[in-house]
Amino acid sequence: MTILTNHLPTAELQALDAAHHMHPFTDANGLAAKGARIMTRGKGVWLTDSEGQEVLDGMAGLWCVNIGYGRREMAEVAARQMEELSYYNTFFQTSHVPAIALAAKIAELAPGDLNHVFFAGSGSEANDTNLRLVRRYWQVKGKPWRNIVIARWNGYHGSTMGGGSLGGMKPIHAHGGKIDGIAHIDQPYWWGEGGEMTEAEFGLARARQLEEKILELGPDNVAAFIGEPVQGAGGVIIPPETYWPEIQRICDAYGILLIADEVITGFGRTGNWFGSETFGIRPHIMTIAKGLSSGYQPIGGSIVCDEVAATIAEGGEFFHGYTYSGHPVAAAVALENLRILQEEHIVEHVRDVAHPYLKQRWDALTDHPLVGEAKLVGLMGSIALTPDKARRAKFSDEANVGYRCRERCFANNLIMRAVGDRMIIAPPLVITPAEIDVLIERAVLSLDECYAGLKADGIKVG
Ligand code: PXG
Repeated sequence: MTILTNHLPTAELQALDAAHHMHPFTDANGLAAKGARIMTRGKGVWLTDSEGQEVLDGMAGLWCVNIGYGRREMAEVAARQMEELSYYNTFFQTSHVPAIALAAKIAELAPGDLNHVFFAGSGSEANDTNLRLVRRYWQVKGKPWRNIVIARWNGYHGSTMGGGSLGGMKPIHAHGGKIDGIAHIDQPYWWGEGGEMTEAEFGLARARQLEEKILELGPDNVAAFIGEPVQGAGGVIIPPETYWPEIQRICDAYGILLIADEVITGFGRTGNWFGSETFGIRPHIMTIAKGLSSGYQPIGGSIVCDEVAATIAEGGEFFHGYTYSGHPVAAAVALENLRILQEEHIVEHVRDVAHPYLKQRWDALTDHPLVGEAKLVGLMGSIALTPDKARRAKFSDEANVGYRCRERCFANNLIMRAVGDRMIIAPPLVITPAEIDVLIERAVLSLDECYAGLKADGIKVG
């Protein structure tokens, strides 16, 4: 049996990593010069690295480990499923119990008439599915020209050609291009872009860009709008309250399909099962991944409403699918994850315990001289670092303040990410108040050290 526990000194592992392993979204030479931090174990909200340091994972891996690390039941279910039926496909008029049971369970949990699931291996794949689904939908409806999808700048929908093109991240478009038929509107980021408007005014103004874009493109050419209920990778941008109701009104008025990308916001992250419930969105399609299996197995999918599923069915064969669509081991593990979320009342824990406690401690971070605003929905939060709170000013790019703060967090054994000058967290949903205290204590220490470092380098703050 191959046993992959740590058996080499960290430096040797780092050298092998640099020699053979190409990392996602990484400057390879920069990483090779300093060496990757190597994680060896996980339990609950805690990671252990190859030097034996205990790290509080404030990001739940990559926003995915909702039930926390190291649950034995998950391993047992995977092992049992591998012995029973390690793989079979769902392509040619066959099915299997894990895919059937998981699809039925997701249909039960999802709101409204979102009753049908098309499985994928990841969030990116699921969004590629969505692009093809909505275009196919309008073909079957006899309007094949209705094929443009509208998305947002600084949205994130994955890194495949479809996902990367739907996303509004220009550095991604710059590496490999962007496919045709996708248009972008501005994001509802009040702190950074709201100018003199109130949050409510700004939310409406940004939503109305959707209507302007639809009119510019011609309403009969637009297939769908896609958005994350809360932008995650873009910096935990929680939209003003006025935003989603207006987006919903516009989609309804022009008969445009609405896709809620719930890859991060799904499965309890916002204090409800889905972010769409938190924000009152009624999507035709939801993208899911990450928290669906808490990252124990790679699996994603599209939850599709009755009318869209019926239309796709009417069109006969839909030429689309992945070898691993509904993979039995991944599906069995996801089902066990949903059982744990439900039976252990983890969504309720977020809503009634962890969010209220973290909210009070998170909001208090605005007392720190570096912190302009603190935002939190469920267990998804961000703070804006600023040299001048009253003006909502930005640091210069050279100050590299987000990176500096992140480095301090990393050194203090807290995983908190930086997106530009916003620091973000999304801890496992099982985090306890005592662990929240540790998170805040390490965050404050890191902010203090970052502040001292900026002053020492003569960068003006406050
Ligand atoms: N949609 C959303 C909203 C996501 O957050 C994807 C789709 C793509 O999922 P896959 O499983 O293909 O990665 C994501 C993924 C970051 C970061 O830096 C965020 C994601 C992935 C990697 C890094 O915050 N989100």
